[in-house]
Amino acid sequence: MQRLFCEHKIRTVESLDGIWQLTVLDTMHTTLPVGVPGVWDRIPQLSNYRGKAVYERQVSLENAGNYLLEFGGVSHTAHVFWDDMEVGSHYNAFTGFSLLLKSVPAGNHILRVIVDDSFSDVSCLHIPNDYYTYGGISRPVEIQKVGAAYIQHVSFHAENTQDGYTAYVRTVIHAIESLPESTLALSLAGTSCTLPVPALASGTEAAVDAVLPVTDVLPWDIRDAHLYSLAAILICEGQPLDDLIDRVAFRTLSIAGEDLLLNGKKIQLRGFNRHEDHGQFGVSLPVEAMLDDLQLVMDLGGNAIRTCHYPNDPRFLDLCDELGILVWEEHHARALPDEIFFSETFMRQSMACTREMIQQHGNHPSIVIWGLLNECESATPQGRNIYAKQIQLLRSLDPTRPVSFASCRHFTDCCLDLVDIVSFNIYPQWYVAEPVQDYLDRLVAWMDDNGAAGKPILITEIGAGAIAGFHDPLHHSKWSEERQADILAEQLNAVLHHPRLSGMFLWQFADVRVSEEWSMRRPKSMNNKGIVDMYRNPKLAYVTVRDLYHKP
Ligand code: ADA
Repeated sequence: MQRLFCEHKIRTVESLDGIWQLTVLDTMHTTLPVGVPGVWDRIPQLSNYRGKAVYERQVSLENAGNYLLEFGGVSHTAHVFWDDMEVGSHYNAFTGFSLLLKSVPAGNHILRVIVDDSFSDVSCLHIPNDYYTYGGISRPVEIQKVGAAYIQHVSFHAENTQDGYTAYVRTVIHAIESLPESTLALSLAGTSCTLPVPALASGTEAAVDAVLPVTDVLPWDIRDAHLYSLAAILICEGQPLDDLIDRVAFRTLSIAGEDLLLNGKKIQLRGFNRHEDHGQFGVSLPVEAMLDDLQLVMDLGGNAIRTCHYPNDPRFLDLCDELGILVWEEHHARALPDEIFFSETFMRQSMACTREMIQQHGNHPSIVIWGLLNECESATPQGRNIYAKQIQLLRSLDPTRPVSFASCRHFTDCCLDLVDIVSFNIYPQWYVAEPVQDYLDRLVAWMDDNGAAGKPILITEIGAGAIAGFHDPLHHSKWSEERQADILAEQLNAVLHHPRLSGMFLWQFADVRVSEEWSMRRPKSMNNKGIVDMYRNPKLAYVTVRDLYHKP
């Protein structure tokens, strides 16, 4: 399942998850069974393999017709072949893609996906990094039967009115074959309407807009989530032809001067940076393990997650929607070197990621901030030009959510005026030997003089490392669990009580594997700043953070 609820009652959907055959395209050409979704790095012989491999399975179709192949995510490049014909390709592990197969005969077919996780100059988002790029079909796969036309997308946002909300719904219909005039039926939280759909020529699309008054709904709030089903049905010649169901909610996120407000009330973010990584599953966590992570986050008193540094699995976002956990979702970019950041390939690939992220995740109520370009060049006029273009794109795609970026250009950033929320990653007492309070006061004063005045400020990263199991009863040694706990106590006390800050995301929730190229800078080839280890065993700092996050 791509989502945690039923997306179709009319369209038939078959999961293609399970065991596929994997042939590694190295000199050995080994063939092995492999789980989908999953990563090949789980297989002992392939735990360090970077390159290409072919995933293959048979698909048996009872009926002839048009089909959609839905991939939740392939890490990082996919070339998809249906009965030996290439039917599409996609770059970037962290967004899904859909391929249309027209007039497919019934019977047995072969689906092959060439997956490539190598680093090269055609890949600007997946590069050697302070997190690991895994290889494989890492998110679920489905085949869906569609008729002459299908509902490609439904986008939703709601505005607060005197007696409830007004919902704005746009439905995009794609005609595979020519479609006569038809009808779209929408229903949402006890309200419904029907709208005319014009006749469509084959291969064309129509967007149908609806405005629905909604009363009698409860607002979505932190740890108090109320979700509503939004169903769109395409009716042609009196018969339902296709449907798409999403799950939405009603909430207002606004900025009042230096404060962030949710449903009109001031909020403070007490969050965690969480990579999609786990000692057993790599980037491809089963939904149960995602839920386990969120149980820990809630036990810790957290109310927010930053999806550093890429769009997350929609099922994780579904869980955040259900549990009432706020999300800062970020497109895919982390601290890129200038030769990549200023390249046309990067611009094209990162903008494609932004478009896909907003189209695929824009209806999640938990997402309250869009983030981009973590720690890139935001301190020069040339860098500012890139930030300005990317921020403009984000705002044009979604004018309803605030935009921010996490900066590391302390005392030099020249882009703070471009965003709605100013955010900095800081590591006093870890990378910088200065008392946290002093560093914070200096930086906040500088921010206010350089574009942040009158806007909320967030600390998007702050933390310290500890190698799980390394103890120093005297609390002196860096990398000991004791020293990490001490540093986090100083950091959290300073940030949570700073009157100018709207909250923080601790770096980081769990230890993560790093690329081989980073291992000389990272003990155990891990980024060890987690407060739980890669298998979620708590370090000493867990208790420190839990105590401080739970205090009012
Ligand atoms: C940066 C970066 C993170 C991580 C962190 C660290 O701020 O955004 O991805 O690398 O530093 O652990 O040093």
